[in-house]
Amino acid sequence: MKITPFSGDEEPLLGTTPSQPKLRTRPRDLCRRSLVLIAVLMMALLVFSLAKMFLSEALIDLYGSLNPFPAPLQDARFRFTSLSDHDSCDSIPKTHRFDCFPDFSSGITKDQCESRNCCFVPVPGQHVGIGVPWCFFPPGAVHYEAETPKVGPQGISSRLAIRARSGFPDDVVHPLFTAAYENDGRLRLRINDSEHARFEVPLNLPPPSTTSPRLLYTVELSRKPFGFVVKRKATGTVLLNATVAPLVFANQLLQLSWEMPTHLLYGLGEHRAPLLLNTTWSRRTMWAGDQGPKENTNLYGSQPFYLALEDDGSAHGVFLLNSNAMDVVLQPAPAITWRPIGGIFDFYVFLGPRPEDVIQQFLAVVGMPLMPPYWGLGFHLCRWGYDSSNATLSVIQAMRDAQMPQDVQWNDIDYMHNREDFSYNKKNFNSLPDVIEDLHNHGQKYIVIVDPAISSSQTPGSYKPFDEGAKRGVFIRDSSGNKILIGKVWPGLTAFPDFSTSVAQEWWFECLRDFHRQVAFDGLWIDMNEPSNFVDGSVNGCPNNTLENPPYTPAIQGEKLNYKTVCTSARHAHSSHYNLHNLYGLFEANATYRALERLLNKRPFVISRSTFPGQGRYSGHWTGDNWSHWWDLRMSIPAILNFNIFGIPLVGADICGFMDDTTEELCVRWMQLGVFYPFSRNHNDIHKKSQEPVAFSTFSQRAIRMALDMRYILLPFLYTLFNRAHLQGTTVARPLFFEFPNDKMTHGIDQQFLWGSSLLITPVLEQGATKVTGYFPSGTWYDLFTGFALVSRGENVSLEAPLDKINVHIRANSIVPVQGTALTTVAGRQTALGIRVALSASGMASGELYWDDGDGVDTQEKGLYWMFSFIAGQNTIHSVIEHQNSGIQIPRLGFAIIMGVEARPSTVTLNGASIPFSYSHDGILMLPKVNAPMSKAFTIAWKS
Ligand code: MIG
Repeated sequence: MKITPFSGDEEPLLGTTPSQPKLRTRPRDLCRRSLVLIAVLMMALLVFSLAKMFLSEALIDLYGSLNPFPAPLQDARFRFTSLSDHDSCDSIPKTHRFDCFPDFSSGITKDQCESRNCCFVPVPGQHVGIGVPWCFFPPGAVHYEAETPKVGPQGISSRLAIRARSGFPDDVVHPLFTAAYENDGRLRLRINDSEHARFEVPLNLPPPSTTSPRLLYTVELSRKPFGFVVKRKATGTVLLNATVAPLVFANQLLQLSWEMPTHLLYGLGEHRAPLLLNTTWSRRTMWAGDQGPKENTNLYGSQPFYLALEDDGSAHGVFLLNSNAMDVVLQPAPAITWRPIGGIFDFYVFLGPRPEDVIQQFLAVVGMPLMPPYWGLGFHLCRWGYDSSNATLSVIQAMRDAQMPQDVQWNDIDYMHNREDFSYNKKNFNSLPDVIEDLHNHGQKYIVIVDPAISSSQTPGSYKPFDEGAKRGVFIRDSSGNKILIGKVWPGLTAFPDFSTSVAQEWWFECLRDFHRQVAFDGLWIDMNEPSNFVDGSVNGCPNNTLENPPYTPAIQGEKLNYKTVCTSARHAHSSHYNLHNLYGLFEANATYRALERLLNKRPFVISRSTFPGQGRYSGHWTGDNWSHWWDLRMSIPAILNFNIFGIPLVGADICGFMDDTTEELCVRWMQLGVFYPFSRNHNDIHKKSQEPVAFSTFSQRAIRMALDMRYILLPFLYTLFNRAHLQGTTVARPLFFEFPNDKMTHGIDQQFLWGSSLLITPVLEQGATKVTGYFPSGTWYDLFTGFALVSRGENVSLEAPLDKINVHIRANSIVPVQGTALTTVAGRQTALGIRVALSASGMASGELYWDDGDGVDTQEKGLYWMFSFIAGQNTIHSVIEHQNSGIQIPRLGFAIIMGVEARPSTVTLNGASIPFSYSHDGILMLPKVNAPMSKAFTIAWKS
């Protein structure tokens, strides 16, 4: 079996070829260092011999920190014991048993287990597959030994030599381990093959910056057995103890386990689960699949990244840069096992220490999220089953008539002619161009769905996308490389573009350009890009080879890699589908984003179903085919928070649910939550009951309109949060523990969430409820509707939540920029700006506003924007113009609402001149007539 490495000869896929960490040590340095090293080592040796009197024969050499007492040595579990010593097998606590026979789903025998020199201890009643393994590594098992460690200021490297076979075919004989100190907060740990090229993820990665002496971490190497330990320097906390089980590095099975300092783990997607992961034997399988969100299975995307919260509230993160199928197992040690079936181990460790720092460090590697166009933050309406352009128009019209805010109308595959991409049905959708023109005349936008699979069975000469694609060789080929692989999707027989080449990207651009001449879409919805296939593999099945049937198949839906997708031995330009499958959505999003930017010369808006780290640069994501059920409403929150953790903040679930009929109450509650999804779209399955805002009673419509108004009022704030995300890689929708890592109560909260650091959303998630209990971290929180202050000492609070109310609170100390209500963002952007100021107990607050033309390309990068800070303190609020561009129009400041003002002022002034105000004894100061140009710094002051 050969895994073709990415050659790097083609046009860079997502930038340039992967950077390899180079560990350069200047010779002089080396000389001096080795002297010091020898001295220290001799001392260490002395201490070691002493230590050996107490400990058994573990032999762990230390490099990097040269700490003679690494954690592993102090722990009796790591004593070397011989295999025949069964007590030693029994002595390993169940929590610390690491699976030596993952390739056996059932019926493992003692003989089989011992053929791998592993401990066989059955656990009766134990569910097979996930749980305490029956066959696990004995203490001190040696698979690899670090042969030739080299230590330098930029890291550690060592060739490893195999000492025992893993039991899997084709063990790598001489792996190469490197720990590269890329910068203070970023460590890269790689285990590659030193002798043969292996597949590596073709992502454009940043080079290491020059190392500084302020590294937040230390790395220690254990030579025999090979392993390593990463610690946080400031606290000594062991973040990764990878000496707990031997490395397995066979061609199609890599396994590495490490112990972690905490059960507080987040991330590892795409999965449906509570935000806080379960470390009591749970498994996360990563393999992009067309699978609506449900528990305990792989879903549409692959996100091998976790964030962990340590005891003292510090956070760190780990990203495994590997696109192969994998299982990730969590067990109560707590420990993690990574088990990809190809590629290499290429881990990035991010040291935080704040949760937000971890995300920023992660996104500095994989890429910062895109800046969405302003209209993309408006409300989107969609369904499968608008079966004509007239039906589409009538819902747009009904929304307008009902004064319901809506920025974007979508069409699903209904609009296509025979479900073929780049075509539209000239019968039912004959008036589509007019409908789009009408939308544009109303300041609204239009988005269509495009599937990757291209109809391959049209009469030659009659369907250009396929003819041209075939001519230019853009389609995935079968394993022989001779024929285009044919599968079946909506239009019937289809070919699948390989979006990774520049030729295919150009072809995709031309298809979209030609189509845009007929259907003037403003953004694109890329569905089915796992890629999904209605037949397994291809219409001709798949060959029987090790890429289709590897020695170990992760626990994927359908139990085989080619289930509902293309054959894994099919060929892309750069490698096999086996290696590239999980990148399909990323490549398509990249091609689509670039095509849109070229075509429209505007900021692209793309929403993708399949994702991989780095996707945030090119697209947002929706969470796929959920159900119109209360459970799905609830579980949408951890999903949205997870994608913010993964660097794809532009994310939403189908509001009111996709499958099944919604109910009026559920849909009202879902709209109330959904207006706080960063990407807010109501979408419905074909043949299901209508669920547009206008489909319900007057009462419900009023409640929905109030929710939508709230979103539109808050858009300047949301836009500013996206700007921060784009610049620095911060989250938009944010878990509470990100802001309050030391408040244990927040660690598991996923029924509430924040926008940035300032807005707390507490939705109703239960049928029939008219109250909702939310947790309020210590401090003051102001009701966004009433301005009333809620002072919490860190407690659960029961809030009134009648059907027409969603509870949203502004955190004291923040200033939130807002605008007026409007039916579209085009209209909304013309209304006066306002600020909502939430004073702290000491009368302070701050906030910011980012403003540009709303859809220009790279406005931030080109300086075509305004940036303001707002600062409140000592009865004044003033603006600071951080960046200006007088070419960019910006509305005036029209009003301010200040909460937490202790006494009625006698006068309020704007830049020294009195202005009207009203004050209520709840501490709310309203300034309805401010009228100040934003282009001049302003000061608002009040005197009692
Ligand atoms: O096989 O285009 O997740 O949102 O409505 C189903 C029809 C294909 C799946 C998407 C869903 C969309 C549907 N699509």
